[in-house]
Amino acid sequence: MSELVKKLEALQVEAEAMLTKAQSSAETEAWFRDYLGRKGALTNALQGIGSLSAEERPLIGKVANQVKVALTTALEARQQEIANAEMEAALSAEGVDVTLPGRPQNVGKIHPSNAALRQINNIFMQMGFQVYDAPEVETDEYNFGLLNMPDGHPARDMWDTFYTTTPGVLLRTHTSPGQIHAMREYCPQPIRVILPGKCFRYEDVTARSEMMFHQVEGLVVGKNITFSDLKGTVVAFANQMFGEGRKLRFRKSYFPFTEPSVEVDVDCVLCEGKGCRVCKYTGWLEIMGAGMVNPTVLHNGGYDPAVYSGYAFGMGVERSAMLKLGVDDIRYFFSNDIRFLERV
Ligand code: FA5
Repeated sequence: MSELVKKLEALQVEAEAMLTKAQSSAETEAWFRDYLGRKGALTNALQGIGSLSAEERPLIGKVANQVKVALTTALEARQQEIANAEMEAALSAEGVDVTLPGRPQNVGKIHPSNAALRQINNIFMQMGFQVYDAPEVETDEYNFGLLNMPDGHPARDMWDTFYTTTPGVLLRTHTSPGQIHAMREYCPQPIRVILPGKCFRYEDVTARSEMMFHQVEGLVVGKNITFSDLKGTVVAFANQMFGEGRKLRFRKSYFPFTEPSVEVDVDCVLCEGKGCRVCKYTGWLEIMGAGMVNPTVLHNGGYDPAVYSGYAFGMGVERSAMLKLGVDDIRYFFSNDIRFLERV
């Protein structure tokens, strides 16, 4: 009897020692098979129990049961330790490192055309101009006729036009028809407005020309308005827009709706006036057409040209933005290339 008890006690000591060596769930399962399983060491140790006497058997059975309970308790404790350690390891391997820098989010920004448009608007608003909104879809009459270009007038060819399928309706080629809308609304009051918006031309798209672009028109009508007022306003604008000291050039030109007419150039900021493909190797970039409002147009707007005079200008927004940003191809503005839109 005492021999079997000793065997069981030795088995318990050995099993407990082996259990401390188990480092994983798989190893504790193997340990269970070795000691407590159906073919394990405890079952083996009890094989001779049948040959014991009826008094001895319950005593051995009791000891065997104590060993089994002690080993099962030890196994559960070890399994819990291992599960905790495995959980710790998994957490520290997969855990979130809150000190890592976050992934940058792409933030939207104002389109360079709109940014330039807003800047131009702000400069003129500071000078006391109001913003006047005019339609992008126009009639032939407003786009040409009332601007002193009746049917068949050769100057209509200056603007290649998108006509709609409705006779007499077109996409405006410039913001100038807005002059007539403003004059007819405000007459006989004095006017000082800018008219920003989209224009459309059936043109070859090149580094300098798009078929859709923005213009800002300016119109001032009142008594004793002179060309000096126009010039002073344009110079004040250019100083704010392009920086003090940029060279400006007023070139005589022709528009049917202004007389006299000029085109205004700024020295090319890209090549410092040396000549490049953007300035067509002239060293100058044209930013606007301008002039004194033609008496016929004043009359069409409702103003008596014997009493009132006025000046008008129309500038290209993208052309101005190109100058400011050093962009050498207008096509970038509307090609939706995110690299360009992020950079400017
Ligand atoms: C006109 O459109 C006249 N309505 C301007 C005007 C207004 C003159 C009032 C007198 C009084 P022009 O076609 O030159 O003019 O265009 C004016 C400006 O728009 C140009 O100086 C240029 O900066 C810009 N522009 C013209 N065509 C394009 C184009 N295809 N792509 C981008 N910008 C253009």
